[in-house]
Amino acid sequence: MDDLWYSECYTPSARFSIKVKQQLHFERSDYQTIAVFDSEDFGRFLTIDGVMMLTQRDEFIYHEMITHPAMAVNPGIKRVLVIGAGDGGVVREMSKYPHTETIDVVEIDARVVAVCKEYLPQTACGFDDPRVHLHIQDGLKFVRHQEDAYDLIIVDSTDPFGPGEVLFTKEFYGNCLKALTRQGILINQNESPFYKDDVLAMQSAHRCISQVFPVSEIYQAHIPTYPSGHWLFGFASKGLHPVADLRQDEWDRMGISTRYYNTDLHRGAFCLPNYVKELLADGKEHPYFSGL
Ligand code: AG3
Repeated sequence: MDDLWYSECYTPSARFSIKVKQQLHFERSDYQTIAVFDSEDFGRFLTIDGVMMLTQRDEFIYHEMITHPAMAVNPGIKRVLVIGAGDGGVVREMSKYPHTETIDVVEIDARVVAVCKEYLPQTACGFDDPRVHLHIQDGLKFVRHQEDAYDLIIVDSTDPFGPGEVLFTKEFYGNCLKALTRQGILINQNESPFYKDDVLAMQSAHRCISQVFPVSEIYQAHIPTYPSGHWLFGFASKGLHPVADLRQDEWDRMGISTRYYNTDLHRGAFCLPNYVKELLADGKEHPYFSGL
């Protein structure tokens, strides 16, 4: 036990490791393996199929950035659908808004919710909010039956392997478009622009969403425990633009407390590095992959 390390392999020759103080949980659910560890620098962390989902230390960055930008563009959002996110992090951020009426969470694996409630209570605390309705169901199937029903859909998926793969398809995004109201916004976790597999996932998600939604933009955040630390999110809508339509003063006046997000950072987050713009524009290969 003295020298136990958790590692996520980013490529066959690059990986990220955290020294484990203690393994708190491990199980094979009907869908995937779920594990929780404790560590010195990152506190407790959750992995699914060996892939890092969240750490106590930096999950606030991911959950704030997947939630608040849409709320600052349309503070009038009332009906919200969250897909994935069985850990409760998005729900916790969402329930900071007093005017939100319904938060439907669709998670395929009930065990993720149970494990997070037990071992990650700071993240899973939002499930007690009476506006939150948890549906243990396949996200793709759930959204197929919705029409003009939500002002905001947040797709907090895993990487596009395993049960989360369908959440990266054009069919799914098309159903999201139909499920959204006229002012509706779709936010998705859009992978990372650095390591090869993530780049391919990032390009394909953005391409599919752009083919379905009239407005489709990408924004970024720094999340230390995800591959390369450089993470992207998608903002898509039927018309609202993430920067031109930002209601900065209105959001600031709401007094929502955040540790990462603010409305100045909001504008900056949509300014992307040139190499990322190129990867998104034409699906061009990163020069890194063709031998530097
Ligand atoms: N959503 C998973 C983001 C993808 C992480 N990928 C990786 N480590 N390779 C996390 C769920 C948090 N609510």
